Amino acid sequence: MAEQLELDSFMKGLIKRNPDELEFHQAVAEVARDIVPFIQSNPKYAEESILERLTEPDRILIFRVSWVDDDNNVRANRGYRVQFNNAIGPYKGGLRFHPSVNLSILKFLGFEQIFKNSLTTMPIGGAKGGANFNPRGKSDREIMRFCQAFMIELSRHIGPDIDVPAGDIGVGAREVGYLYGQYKRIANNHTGVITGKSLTTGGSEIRKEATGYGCVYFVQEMLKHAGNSIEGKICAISGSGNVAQYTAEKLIDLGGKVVTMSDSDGFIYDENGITKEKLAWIIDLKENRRGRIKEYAQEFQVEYIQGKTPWSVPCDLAFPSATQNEIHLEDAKTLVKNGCIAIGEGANMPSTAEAAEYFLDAKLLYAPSKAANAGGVAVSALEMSQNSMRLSWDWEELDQRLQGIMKRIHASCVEHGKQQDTDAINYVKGSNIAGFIKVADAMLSYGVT
Ligand code: NDP
Ligand code: 2IT
Repeated sequence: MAEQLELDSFMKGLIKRNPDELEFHQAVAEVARDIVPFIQSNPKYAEESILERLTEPDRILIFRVSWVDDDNNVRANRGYRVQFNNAIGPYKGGLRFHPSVNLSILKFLGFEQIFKNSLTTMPIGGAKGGANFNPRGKSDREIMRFCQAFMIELSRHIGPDIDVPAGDIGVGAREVGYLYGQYKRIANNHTGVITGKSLTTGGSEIRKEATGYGCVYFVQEMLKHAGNSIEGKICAISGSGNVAQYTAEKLIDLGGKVVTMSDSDGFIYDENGITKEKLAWIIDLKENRRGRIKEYAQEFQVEYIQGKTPWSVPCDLAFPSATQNEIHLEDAKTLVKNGCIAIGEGANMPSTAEAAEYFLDAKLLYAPSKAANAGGVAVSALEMSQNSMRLSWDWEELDQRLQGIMKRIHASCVEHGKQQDTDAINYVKGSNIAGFIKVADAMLSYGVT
């Protein structure tokens, strides 16, 4: 009989086994705080050590990526794939190319992905990968050579029923094209081994928009549940990449006023609101011209605040869509003080533990990333289905499916996130428990594996 699972000793053990992996500790602690009490009242999970097994990746692959830059220098980067858990389906999760990438960050992302993927109701396990490669300032050809070198090793470990990567920070349509082209050449087959492909190479309609749109659909559900709507709300967004762009687009469609976007250098504040035309300019700036958000301020004569994040700007709704730990406790306090009523986490774990705690205590509508940004991977799973069936659904059909999935995720969060003594829903607890049950039950059914 397993010992009674205790939060403190569980976390102490995890930290000892994974020293210095601060982001991984943070992601596990945020889940364990809800799951340990749940397990205590459902002892079948403790008896089979489900949480202990779920926090240990199935396997981690680390490999060298050698490539040649435009000046003929030989370069070496470190590539990774963390195959965390495949209890409910093939490993699934994005690839991140960013100089900050390390094992802790990819383990936190892979761990979160298990729960997120389970919430989508699609049959996909959790994984994440990437490299400490900095795409900034690299030529197209350098990006291509890096992607090809990365895929030479990764191709040994993935497959349409084994592990299906996708994009994340620094990996967008261009990189997915190069990665998939190289896979196809090595494996000599054209299967859906990576998602986020272009429409001409087997990609799905609405995958590009899915994370941003899905996040807005989720916030729309939270507001509806609380008798409110997006119409007329002032919205602050961070980031100006894929997730930020399509979060902005859907907010504008639904009558929201988007006043900020950012990149790692600073943010722009457009008091009159970013229109669809100005957003098209931003998308072209980022996707085709590879420029900086500062150029928007010059083009449209608005304020640019160097070296800061947008959280000091008064807003009703906040959509952190850049990176992890971008909202600190002081930012959370400022947002609440300025009257912010809802947070939709487009980025993964954008709030520090202290900021997340503050949002929960303040009882605002707080949508944690594993629920709020699940639309991207959900449409990735629909891309896999379409590839397997060798057919493609149209835009409207996929948008309907995405909306349905986000509504169902919201409903499961409400079901498992009810609290005593208050009507406020704890969406963090709801998403943790709802995501856990399906994976844990699958693990139980396999016996000790
Ligand atoms: P992109 O590479 O398209 O854009 C990333 C944006 O965030 C850029 O504006 C970038 O600015 C900014 N950013 C990245 N790192 C930092 C940093 N360390 N500090 C400040 N700003 C930073 O990535 P995505 O839009 O795809 O991803 C954004 C977030 O959404 C990530 O957390 C990702 O994990 C999450 N996510 C993405 C999904 C997807 O489908 N793409 C699905 C679910 C979650 P700069 O150009 O200056 O680096
Ligand atoms: O964090 C995420 O969910 C993603 N980067 C998307 C993963 C995917 O497989 O589409």
